[in-house]
Amino acid sequence: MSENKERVIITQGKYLASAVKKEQYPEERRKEIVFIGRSNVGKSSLINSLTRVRNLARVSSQPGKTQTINFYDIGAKIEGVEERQDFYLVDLPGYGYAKTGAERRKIWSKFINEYLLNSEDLQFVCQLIDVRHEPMKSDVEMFNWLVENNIPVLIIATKCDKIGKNAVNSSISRIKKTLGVPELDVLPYSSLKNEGRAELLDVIASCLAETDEEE
Ligand SMILES: Nc1nc2c(ncn2[C@@H]2O[C@H](COP(=O)(O)OP(=O)(O)OP(=O)(O)O)[C@@H](O)[C@H]2O)c(=O)[nH]1
Ligand SMILES: [Mg+2]
Repeated sequence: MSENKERVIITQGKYLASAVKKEQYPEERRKEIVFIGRSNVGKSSLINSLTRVRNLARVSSQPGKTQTINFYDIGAKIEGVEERQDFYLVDLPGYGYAKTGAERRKIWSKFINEYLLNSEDLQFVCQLIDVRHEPMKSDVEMFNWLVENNIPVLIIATKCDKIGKNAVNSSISRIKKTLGVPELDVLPYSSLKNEGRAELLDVIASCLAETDEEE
């Protein structure tokens, strides 16, 4: 697509830390952009596609691959901005994976909730939904939870290379309807083809360019 029109160049992408509690979060504070979604929806693949660093985040065809909060240290050069912008991409374990077991799921949701509710540097959450499936109960619950807690959320429809353009469009309408927000922006993405990459980088660039008004 419009690869050469990208306003953002990722200059660095490296794994920084894994955490299951506060003490393990990175010390240095930076803006954070978080990826959340059901197991196997393509969170880790999207991080690799976005940064163009192969195998930065571990991908697996088996659901339940990512089991900790993983912080990736990202540097970006934004068109028209002198200084390099440093920020974190944050990969979360997937929700809604039955085989994980109720006990483990409880522990996960506890440390994920703790992170999401207390991170002062969190900019927005990308919630990923597989374009081929109607949002499931756990997707709707997660979306509502984020909204109720005033966490900005961008819905991304993943694996768009797996179905045709028309099917993608009707699926996106269905996602909006099921989530109950007709005017919602849903970004179609394919990590395989890097489609949606330029658009997501633009959203990230705008958010990095914003100065911290409260400070
Ligand atoms: N065709 C296609 N396959 C994809 C895409 N994104 C991810 N996949 C595949 O989907 C599977 C799961 O991808 P992951 O990125 O590991 O998913 P995840 O959401 O991180 O999964 P957990 O860590 O288990 O929560 C892998 O087999 C990927 O190759 C995509 O855009 N297109
Ligand atoms: Mg993963």
